[in-house]
Amino acid sequence: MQTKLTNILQTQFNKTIEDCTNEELYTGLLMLVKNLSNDRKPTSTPRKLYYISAEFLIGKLLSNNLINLGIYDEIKTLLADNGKNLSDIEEIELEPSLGNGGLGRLAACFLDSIATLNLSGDGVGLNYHFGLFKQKFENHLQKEEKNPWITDKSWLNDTNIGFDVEFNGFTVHSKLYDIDVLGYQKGLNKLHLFDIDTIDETIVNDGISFDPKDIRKNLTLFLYPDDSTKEGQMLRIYQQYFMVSNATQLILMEEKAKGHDLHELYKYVCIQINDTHPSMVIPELINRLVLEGIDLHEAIDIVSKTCAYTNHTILAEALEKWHLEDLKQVVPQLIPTIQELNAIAKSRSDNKAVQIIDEHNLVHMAHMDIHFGYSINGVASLHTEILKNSELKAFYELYPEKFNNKTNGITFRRWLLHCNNELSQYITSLISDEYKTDATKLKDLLKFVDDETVLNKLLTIKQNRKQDLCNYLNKTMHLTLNPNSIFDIQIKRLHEYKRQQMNLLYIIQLLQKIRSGYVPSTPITFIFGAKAAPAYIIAKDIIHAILCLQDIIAKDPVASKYIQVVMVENYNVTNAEKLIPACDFSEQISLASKEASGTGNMKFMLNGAITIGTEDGANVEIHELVGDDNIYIFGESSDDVITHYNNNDYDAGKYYNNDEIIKNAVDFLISEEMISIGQAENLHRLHHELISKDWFMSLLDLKAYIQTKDQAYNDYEDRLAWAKKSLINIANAGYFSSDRTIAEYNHDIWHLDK
Ligand code: AZC
Repeated sequence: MQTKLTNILQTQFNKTIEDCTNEELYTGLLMLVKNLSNDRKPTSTPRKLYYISAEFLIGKLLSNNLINLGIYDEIKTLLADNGKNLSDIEEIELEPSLGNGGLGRLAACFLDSIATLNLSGDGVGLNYHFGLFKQKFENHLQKEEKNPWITDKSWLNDTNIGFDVEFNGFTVHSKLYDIDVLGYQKGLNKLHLFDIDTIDETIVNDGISFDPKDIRKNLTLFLYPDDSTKEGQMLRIYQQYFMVSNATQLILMEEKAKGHDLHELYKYVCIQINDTHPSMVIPELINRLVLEGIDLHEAIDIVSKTCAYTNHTILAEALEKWHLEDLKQVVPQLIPTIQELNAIAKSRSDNKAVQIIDEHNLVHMAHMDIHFGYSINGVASLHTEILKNSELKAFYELYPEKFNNKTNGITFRRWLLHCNNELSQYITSLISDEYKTDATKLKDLLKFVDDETVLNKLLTIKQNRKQDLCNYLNKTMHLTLNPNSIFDIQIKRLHEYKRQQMNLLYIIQLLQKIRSGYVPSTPITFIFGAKAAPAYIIAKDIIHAILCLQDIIAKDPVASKYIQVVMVENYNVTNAEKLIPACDFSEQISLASKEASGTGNMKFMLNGAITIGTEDGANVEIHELVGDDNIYIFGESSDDVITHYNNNDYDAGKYYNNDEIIKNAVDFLISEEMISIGQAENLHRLHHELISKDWFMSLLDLKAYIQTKDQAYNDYEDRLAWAKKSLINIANAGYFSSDRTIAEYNHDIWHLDK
C-alpha cells in the first residue's frame, strides 16, 4: 500500500507523505480507494436487487472504505510513521447529508451488508445538493442553513448515463452519479444517485428558502423541502417521480443489456420500496412494460411479483397520501394506471380500509404497495405485530402470506470497528476476530462476565471514549464537559413521540430537587442531539426549551456542580460516531407502539451502554436478549397505549393536576427564569400543549421514568456491577448485525442467489 499511496501522491502533488497537507492526503487516499475498488470484482448473483430510497444517510466514507478493504490499520500506521493522523485527515471529508433519520441510516447499513454478503444489490436515490439542512443554534432557537457537501474531489463518480423524465408539459434529462459500495473483505455494488444539470444553487437565499417556481432549477436541491406549503408538497411529488422513473429506466436498461426477457423480469429483478417515497415505481414500471409491448394486465402481474415494500412507521402523518389532482398535475401519465390498480383492488375487497383512492380522492401510497407488491415487512417484531393486528389489519386478513418481519440491524464495521476501534481490538484479543464476520460470536464474551480484569478494562475503554468526546465537543463546539460524570444520551430526530420533552421534564425535576438540597452521588451530563423538521413548531419549541435549560443550569452555581445539559449542534452520522461509544445510558423512551424499531438503541448496546427504555420497537428484543437485570424498562405497554387511543381516554390535565412533581416540572417551562432567557410565546405554547393535549402522552409515563432513572443512576455507583451489565449488552448485540437482517431479507424476500 505504501508504494501505491506514495506513487499517487508523487504524480498528483510531487510530494512525499510527510510533505503533503491533510487535504492532499485526503485526495490521495480517495484515489487509492477508488483504484482498489476498480480492482475488486463486482458482485454478481442470478437475481439483482434495486433498493430504492429517498434517503441514504451514508456518513463519511474514507475510514469505512479503508476498513472494508482491509487496509485501515496499515494506512493508519503508515500515516503515523510520517507524522500524520488519520482522524485529522478524515475531518477534511464533508458528510453527505442525504438522509434525515433511521430510515436513511438503515438504507446505508443495508448497502454495506448486501455487498458484504456478496449479493448483487444497488441503491437508487437522489443527489440532493444541499441535503437535509445544517442546524445552527441562535438565541436558543434552531436555525436552518443549507448543507453543501459536494466537492470537486468526492466519492461521486460521473457516469454517462442519463434518462429523459417526463413531467406534465416538460421533460428533464437526468444525470447519474455513482458511489462505489465496498463490502467488508469482498463485494462491490453501487449507490446510484440521480440529478439534473440545470439545478441552480444560487436560487437559495438565506437559510434554506428558495423560489420554488422552476422545477428544473430546484428539483434536487434539498431532501424533504418544507412541505407545509403547497409548492413544497408538489416538489416532493416531482422528486419522487424523478427518482422512480430513473430507477425504472435504469433497471430496464440493465435487464435488456443482459438479454433478459422482460416478460420474466421478476425472475431476475427485485425492487425493494423503502417506505412510501418510491411507491410510484409501481405504476411507472407498469407503464414502461406496456410501452415495451407487454399487455397491461400481464405488466401488472409482473410488477406485483417484482416489488416488495418495507413499512417504517405507523404514524398517520408519515403514511403518504397524495391528492389525485396533484398527481395529475405532475405526472398525468400515471393516473389511468393508478385508477386501474384502484379498480383491481376494489374487485378484491370492498372494505374501505384497503382502497387505494379514497372518497376524498387521496391516493394511499402504502395501500398500492401492499396490493401490488409480493412482500410487506415491518422492522421489528412488535412493529410487525401492530401492523398485522391493528394498523394494517384489513390487509393482513386479505394477504396474510405477504406479511413478514425483518428486525432492523446495523453494520458493525462502522458502529464498532470504526467508531470504537479500541473496544473492537480488545474484543478480538479476548475471543478472536471471528465476530467480525459472524456477529453471533460476540456471545463468547459471556465467559468473562465475572472476570474483574475484563470488566475493569471495559470501564477504562468507556472512560477513554468519554474523554475523546469531551475533546471533540471542546474543539468543535467549545463545550466543556466533565468526563467523570455519567453520560446520559438521547440522540435521534426530534419528534414528540420520541419524547425528548419527557427527558427534559426529568432534568427539570432533578434541578428542582437539587435546589432543595438533594446531592446526586455522581454528576450527570444529559446530552441531546436532534434536528426538528423546519415546519414542526412544537419540535422546535422543545429544542428551544432544552437550550434554555442548558443555559440556566450552566449559570446555577450549585446545580452546575452536579448536572449539565448539552445539546449538540447539527447532530449527524459523524458526531453520532463520537457520541455513541461514550455513552453510559441510552435513552430509548418513545411512547410504546410508536417507534417502529429504532437502530440507535442497537448501536448504543453494541458499544456497551445500558438502555433506559419503554417496551417499544426493537427495545423489546433487546430486553429479551439481555434480561431484566441489564436494561431499565418502564412505562405503559403498547397494548395499553393503543387502548388509550381507541377509547380516547388519555387526559394530560389529570396527571398535571394530581401530582406536585409533574406540575412543578411542567410549570417551570413558563417560569420567570425560563421566560427571561427564552421566548415567552414558544415556552407557553409548549406548556399549553403538554397540559391540554400531550398527544404522545409524556405525562403518562413521567413518574415511572423518574423512578427508573433514579434507580439506574443509583446502580451506576457499583462500577463492577455496571460493567457486567455493559458486557452482557455487548455480548448479546450480535443479533442486531445488519448482516443477519440482510441474510433474512435475502432468504425470505429477495432470493438473489437462487
Ligand atoms: C424510522 C423509524 O422511526 C425507526 O423506528 C426505524 O428504526 C427506522 O425508520 C428504520 O426502520 N423512520 C424514519 O426514519 N422515517 C420515516 C418517514 O418513517
